[in-house]
Amino acid sequence: MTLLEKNFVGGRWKGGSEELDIRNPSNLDESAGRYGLATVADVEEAFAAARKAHPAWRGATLEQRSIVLENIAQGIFARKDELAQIMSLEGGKTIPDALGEIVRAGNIARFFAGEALRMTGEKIGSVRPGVDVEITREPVGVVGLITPWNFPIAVSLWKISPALAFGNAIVWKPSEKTPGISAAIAEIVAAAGVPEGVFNMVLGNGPDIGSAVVENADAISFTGSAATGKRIAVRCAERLVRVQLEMGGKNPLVVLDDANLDLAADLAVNGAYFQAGQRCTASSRLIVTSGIHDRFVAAVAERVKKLKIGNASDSATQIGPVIDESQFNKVQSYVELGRSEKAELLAGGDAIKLATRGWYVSPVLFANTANNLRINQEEVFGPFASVIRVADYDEALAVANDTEYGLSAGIVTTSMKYAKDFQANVQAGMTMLNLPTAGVDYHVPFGGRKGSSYGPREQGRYAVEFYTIVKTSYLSV
Ligand code: UN1
Repeated sequence: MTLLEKNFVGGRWKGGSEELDIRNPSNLDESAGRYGLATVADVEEAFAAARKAHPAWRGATLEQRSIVLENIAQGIFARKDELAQIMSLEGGKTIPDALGEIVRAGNIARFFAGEALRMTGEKIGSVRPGVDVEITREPVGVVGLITPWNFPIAVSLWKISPALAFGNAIVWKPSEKTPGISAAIAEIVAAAGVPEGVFNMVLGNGPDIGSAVVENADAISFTGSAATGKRIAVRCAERLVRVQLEMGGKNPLVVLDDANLDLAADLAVNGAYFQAGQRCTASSRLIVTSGIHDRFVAAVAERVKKLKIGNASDSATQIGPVIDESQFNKVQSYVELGRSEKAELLAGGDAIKLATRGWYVSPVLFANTANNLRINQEEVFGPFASVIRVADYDEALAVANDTEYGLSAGIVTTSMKYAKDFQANVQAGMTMLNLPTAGVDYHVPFGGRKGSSYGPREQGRYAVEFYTIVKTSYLSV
């Protein structure tokens, strides 16, 4: 089997029509593999195989499904060092970041091994004599999963695991930017005892392969850009199939005068720049009250200048490259935009020359920005943050909410009064008190509000809502 034959359709590895040449973003002179892209015919074959295989998987015992999930978890843990190398090579993640994500993915599969056994229903009395009512959950059918390159194993597993645990068949389209880790995940799932045809993986771009998945699935779970998500939602509405979307963020980190300064600066740097800012939960708007503003800006700027940007495989590196040329250009264009919007550039923005040619960006910090600037309203998805000065907590909350997004929102304060008020009134799916906006637990719901998310929550016990459909049965006994 060559790398070109890395689509997994109906239990077989298949090649593709077109070849994809992946470059190492830390060293563009090094190849990260050549992969064959699936065709629309492959996607159709995958759906046919999934439909054929689904009845048996739907009828599998809870224990069979639980064991498969446990095997997937163990398969991930057993290959973690090799998987980290792949993710670093093709995605530019540092090895510690990759390992953290891999262990998280294994833990997600392990969590759903338990959830498979805990499937419940309800038995309720009827309003009619002699009648019983039972409410049960059934798998949705063949689900289409579309996942991004920035968390190529964690986000994939948080869709694949509940889909399998609750008895669905899968056609999965990972990002074509991270084919190596996706193929490795497919190998692990295939070896875990999933019957042939239940799990399929097709590599390809959004317009052709993603669209073919959207056209054929009984439900779509998508993580990616807001623009693509909206198009998918419209098409799913036309087809009357359920849809779950996780999209962008423009996440606020509010820093109040009473905050611990070192903690606030550390959280800002972690949230804005780690993983080169390529997280939908990244803190991109640092909203700071005036009493601490100048000290905070100085502390963040000092830390930013010390960040070690470098080759993702180098153990000293804190921030690796962004993944490819389009992300690199996007960050540069927002630096230009910030300058033209008269924001004050305190750090970063230049391309960095290192020993190897790569998509290295020095972390960007803008200050003296107004919230209505485009740099504060549009998601950059790179190592990029701006500081917005506010008078007091009330203004901070208003600014935090003045965005079309609503994924994660953080506050740094020692005041219980403000912490509680923020938790209650910030318009976000996740709130963080004295913690980074990014980096979440694996056993609780993940998701946002407004333009960030649409449909039922992912992860934790709540994942059952999307991956099962309710049946109400009346029985006259
Ligand atoms: C995290 O912050 O731990 O694409 C996870 C993303 C999110 C995952 C974030 N779906 O960045």
